[in-house]
Amino acid sequence: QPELITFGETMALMMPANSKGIEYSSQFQSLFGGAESNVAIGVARLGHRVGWFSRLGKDPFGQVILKKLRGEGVDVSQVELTSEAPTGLMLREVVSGKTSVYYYRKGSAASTLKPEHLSEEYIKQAKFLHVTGITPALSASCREAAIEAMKIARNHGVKVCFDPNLRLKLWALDEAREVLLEMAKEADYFLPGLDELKLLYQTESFEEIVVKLRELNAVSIVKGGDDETYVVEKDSVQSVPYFKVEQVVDTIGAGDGFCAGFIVGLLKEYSHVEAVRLGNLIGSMVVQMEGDWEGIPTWEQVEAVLNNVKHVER
Ligand code: KDG
Repeated sequence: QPELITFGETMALMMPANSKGIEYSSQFQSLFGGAESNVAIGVARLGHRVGWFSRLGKDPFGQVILKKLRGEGVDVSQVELTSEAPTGLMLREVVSGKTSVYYYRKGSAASTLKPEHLSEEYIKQAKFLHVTGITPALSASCREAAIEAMKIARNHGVKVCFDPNLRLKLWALDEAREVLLEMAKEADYFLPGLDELKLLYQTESFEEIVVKLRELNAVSIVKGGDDETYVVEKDSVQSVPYFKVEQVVDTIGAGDGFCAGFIVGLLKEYSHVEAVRLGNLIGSMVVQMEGDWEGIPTWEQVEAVLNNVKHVER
């Protein structure tokens, strides 16, 4: 039975196979990604039981996503394959160091998720539920489902982690602000990025942001500081430094890797600061590999890094 349950849209991901942009590339690598399934893969690799659910198209992309997640050890027993709508798709390119994402996901299978698809029995047995702000941006029924899932979790004492994952390509800031700040009130752990908070609270001032965060019930973990992650609680702000990275290859997925590490820290009953340290470590490993989740280490690899074990080449 999963310790963490999460849900949301996972899409096929096409990236140029070389450093050319999408327009000039004739070869693409076929990957997949989705904020919540990235977290699920992370938690599974780090040795904990996790379930992810969604609706996927009954098509080759849907089949691949399902098989790969199952292969990573994620419980996919609640996933529904439907022939009503296709699996979503995204394209991503990095041109002159600038990343751009193009979505082909309107009307996708995942966007048809609705509250009736949720299983209270399934959610209530977990210790944590992880929700992101991408889901409410997908459709009205997804928004209802996200809010309902949080309600089920709260009713059963399942702790809720909420990452706002603001995606301005999916909805307007004003609408996003209203929904995301409302959802943040229902969270036990709020996991925003500093840039997102500046947009959500309409201020550049860190002090003002801290005042706002303290109005929530949640412990807030603020990612994306210059060199550190912040833990904001009612009576303290602590900062936890990043790990040094030799070469940044692809920053997308770093926040999800962070969330996976942080949640595993909570499952291991670490202090908030220790859990954030683990999150920072996982995030620093994700950015060193192409793709959303490929760079997430196993628990054994984490221990090797922490204990400074040298790599034996042959
Ligand atoms: O955090 C990475 C995600 O942004 C990526 O996997 C795609 O889920 C995604 C989205 O909706 O942007």
